[in-house]
Amino acid sequence: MNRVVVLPEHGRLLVATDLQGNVGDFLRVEAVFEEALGAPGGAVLVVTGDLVHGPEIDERDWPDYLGTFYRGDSKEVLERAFELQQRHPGRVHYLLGNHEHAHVGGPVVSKFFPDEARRLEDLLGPAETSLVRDWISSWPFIAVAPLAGLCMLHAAPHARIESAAEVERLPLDGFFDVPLEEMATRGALGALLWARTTTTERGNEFLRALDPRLRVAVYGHDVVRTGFAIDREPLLCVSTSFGCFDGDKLYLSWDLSDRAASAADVASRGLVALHPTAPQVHRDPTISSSGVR
Ligand SMILES: [Mn+2]
Repeated sequence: MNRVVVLPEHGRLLVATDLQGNVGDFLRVEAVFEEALGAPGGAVLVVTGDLVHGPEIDERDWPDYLGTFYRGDSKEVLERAFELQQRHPGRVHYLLGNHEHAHVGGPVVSKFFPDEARRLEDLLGPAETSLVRDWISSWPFIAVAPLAGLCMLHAAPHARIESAAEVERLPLDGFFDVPLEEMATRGALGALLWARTTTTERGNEFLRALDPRLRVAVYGHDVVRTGFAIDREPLLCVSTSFGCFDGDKLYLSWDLSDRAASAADVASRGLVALHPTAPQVHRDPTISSSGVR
């Protein structure tokens, strides 16, 4: 088992967050990644979890807070994600999110259905469910690029850990009856998958425990309608898809040999619009002209 993936020191790093069953946005991430593979040094893709569990709501009932309309199809996203990883061995990393965890030992999540994992497993059927559970069980929790100073994970870096070796030993199960509001404070895995923010001190302690060269934590889990948020250093929360309007969706594109100075540095030089021609609704236009390409 490899719960902490160490990324290469050259090439292009692409990071996308919470897709939540959005096939169109997954295809866009896939296209960006496959184009970047042709660049010198190639490319690696990190998706920081929550690929699955999206809304299945009619367009006429679609609420504004969910951003641009889409029909959640987690089965198709999972199948395409699996195929993409098969096509590019060692270059595509899906990190565990709290929504994937619900299939392999995590607490029940109920965003659009009372039991999201059961809904998806009903659609998958027993044979594919078994394959999907085995696959998801092997997903890493964290990806690090020590030379670049970047650490990717699903949620804010709030977990108290001593080392990467400790992360390797964290069990997936034992959470079934834990109330969701307690997950972020119930041990390291709960924090890794559920924390919405943390302090500068605790974030830096987390990064240092993994590798003293790490400077910035890149994660999703929360919806940021403007595409990204820096609560404080070293935290960079990015929204690539879920809950956003198309023109506000962002992903990270970073040269793995380029050392990041801070979360603000990564935001200003590394964030890219997922749909460059779509109109911005919430994103600050002053940021788009200076930083976001
Ligand atoms: Mn999440």
